[in-house]
Amino acid sequence: MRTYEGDFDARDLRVAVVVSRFNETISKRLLDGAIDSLLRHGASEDNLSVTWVPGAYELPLAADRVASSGTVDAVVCLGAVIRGETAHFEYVAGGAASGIAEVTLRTGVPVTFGVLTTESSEQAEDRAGGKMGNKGAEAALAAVEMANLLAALPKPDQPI
Ligand code: INI
Repeated sequence: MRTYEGDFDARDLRVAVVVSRFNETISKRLLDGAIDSLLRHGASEDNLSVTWVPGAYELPLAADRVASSGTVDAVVCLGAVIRGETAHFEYVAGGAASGIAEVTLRTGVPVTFGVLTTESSEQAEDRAGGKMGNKGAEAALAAVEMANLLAALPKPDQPI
């Protein structure tokens, strides 16, 4: 039996972070967590990029452009959608989630979901470097693991 796993070695990986400016204080903390985590796992600053978009709803389009460029091994999407602040929470959060899922499946590039969807600002702060950790760092590590997993898996014409 073979087992396939990706490790967390980010050396030589090219990772693009796409981050939403809405709720910028939170997004910035997610971004800091993601970059810190990538650097700690060996990524080189030269192989990282950061792309800002207005809101979480715009993440999929920018992620699609970056993932389709053929120049990155993984994309990390970051943002915060807070229910208390919007009557269209479901549309924004759902659009971001389904759009990102579409991009990753269509391009075959790992695009991870570091978008907080919370009831309150306090819950978002807890998850952006507070008592619940930093979901930006987690999304960055998931991107590294998936990029390395895809590299380890047999190519489409080879047996698993
Ligand atoms: N975008 C967010 O990223 N988070 C939110 O909480 C939010 N709220 O509250 O509305 C939000 N709205 C903007 C949206 O993402 C788009 O930028 C906008 O609708 C323009 O397409």
